[in-house]
Amino acid sequence: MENIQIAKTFEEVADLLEIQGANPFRVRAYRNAARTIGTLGTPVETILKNDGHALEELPGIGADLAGKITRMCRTGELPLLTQLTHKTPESLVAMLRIPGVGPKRAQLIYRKLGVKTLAQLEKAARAGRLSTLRGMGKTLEQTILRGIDQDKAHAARVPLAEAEAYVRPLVATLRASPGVEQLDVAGSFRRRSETVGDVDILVASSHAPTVARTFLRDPDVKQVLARGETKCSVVLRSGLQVDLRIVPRPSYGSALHYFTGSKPHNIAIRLLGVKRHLKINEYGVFRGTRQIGGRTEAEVFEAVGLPWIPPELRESRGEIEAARAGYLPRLVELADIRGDLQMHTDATDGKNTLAEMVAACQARDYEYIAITDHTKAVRVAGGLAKAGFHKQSRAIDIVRKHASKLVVFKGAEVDILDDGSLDLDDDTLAEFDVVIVSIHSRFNMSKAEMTRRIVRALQHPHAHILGHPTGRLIGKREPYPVDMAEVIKAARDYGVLLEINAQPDRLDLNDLHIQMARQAGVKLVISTDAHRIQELECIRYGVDQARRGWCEAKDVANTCRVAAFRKLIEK
Ligand code: DGT
Ligand code: CA
Ligand code: CA
Ligand code: ZN
Repeated sequence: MENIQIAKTFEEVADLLEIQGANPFRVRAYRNAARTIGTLGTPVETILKNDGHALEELPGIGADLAGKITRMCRTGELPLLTQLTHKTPESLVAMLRIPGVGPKRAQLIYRKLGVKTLAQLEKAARAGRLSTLRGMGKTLEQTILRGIDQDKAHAARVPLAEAEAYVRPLVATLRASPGVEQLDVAGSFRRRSETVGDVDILVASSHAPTVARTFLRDPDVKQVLARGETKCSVVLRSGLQVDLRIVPRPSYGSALHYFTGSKPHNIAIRLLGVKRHLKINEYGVFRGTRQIGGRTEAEVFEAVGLPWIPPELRESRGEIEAARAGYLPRLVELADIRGDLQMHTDATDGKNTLAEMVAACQARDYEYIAITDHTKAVRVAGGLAKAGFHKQSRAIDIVRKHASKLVVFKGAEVDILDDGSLDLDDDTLAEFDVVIVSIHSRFNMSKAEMTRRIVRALQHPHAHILGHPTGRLIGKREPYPVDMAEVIKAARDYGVLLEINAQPDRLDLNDLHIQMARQAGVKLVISTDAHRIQELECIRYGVDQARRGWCEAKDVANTCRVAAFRKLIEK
């Protein structure tokens, strides 16, 4: 841990204490300590290595703070900060991000105006109420409003697929530029989180300044937040923040592990190292001062007696225990997928014809697909009734004659009505090969009602797959309230598959629910829900999500050969 990080942590503690109206002497003690550490010429880590007690000699650092610093260097964390963060309303902390609002002002604004959130702060500023407070004027009010606007632009997490599109050109440029020996995108991006806060690029190079210059001069860069020889941070025109780290080749594996995270995973690995008297950080694996590993990521794991763990699992959800016991899952891969079981055509709200969708799936070398247009309840999508599906059925018969190897299932994405019944009569349902049941309306039911509604739909003898089970749209619509444990149980009891919808703004089920389903022995199906041929490509986001949910190929129904898949959905 670097001095600047320790200083920042102490500043944060002081801020939070001050917001809470703590004893001013205590607040000042943390600020002084922050200043001492922040301006120190020698790294604290070095001081600790030489003489543990030397810290206490520094101005403003007593035994208590020295102990806290030692602990921070060991674990990367300060429990006091975590406690304080939990005790303070998140919104008050968020207000501190706004230039012009310090802890004292946040407290004043909170006390006098009852403002607790950024939204309320904005409202108060627009109404001119901030400038009525002691020590605040119109200018400050304007500064705060501008700060809020900027914060909105930066604070939002970006869906993974969007982040991927934003950084693709920059990454391509860097890869091809002189001095770049190795490059990986690390962080939550590499762990394939559904959204990312920022993108972390890691480069191995012995010409760091050259690489940094290329990075900072990229035409996509709008604003430079930090520029150093080995560490830069920028905001792209898209608003996405990108951090770049440049390390020498011998540290690359350690740096890749460190910057891939997650932070709790890193801390757990580092502690395993401590038990073996090893120091593990972003620079390498060290015994004493000698580097004994870290050129590759595998060496980091090896140093603590573990096999390499796939990034998608590194969330500190049991992956280390599983690795130690030899129970790491063999995660499903894109190449395992043999079919796509939800897609729409221009018979409803799709943009391509049946023939075009089929041709595109043939080009992907799938064994089977299902055509699953909407039913009549989804009026905005021009959902089909019985006659519409009969017409489509004849069209599929013709297509089948030409689609030599590809098996085209006749299907539908059938609406689950308010009471849990389905939007087509049983005879029509019986004619389909694949029936997906989904909710597209009345999201505002109580949790109990919604759960009952879905469970009833799953009981239907013709229901094969539950589509996008929680209905969320990432960043736009919360999932409807539903008891997923109950739904998973019903899926198991009635032999229904649960969909992992691969649309980047759905990714529904989420990783935790996937893990729950898998543990309950319920099979999943990864589908694109493509509304145009380009969206067939989204299947890989669904695979990523399945991997984050610890899925092996055997947990995913559409990795089966077509005959086995047919058996699976047979009731
Ligand atoms: P994000 O950007 O919010 O989507 O999530 P991450 O995981 O990409 O987080 P980020 O960008 O802040 O940092 C990248 C990685 O660097 C993180 O996953 C783990 C590592 N890291 C960052 N700060 C710390 C720290 O204080 N301690 C430890 N052990 N690792 C850290
Ligand atoms: Ca990140
Ligand atoms: Ca970052
Ligand atoms: Zn749908």
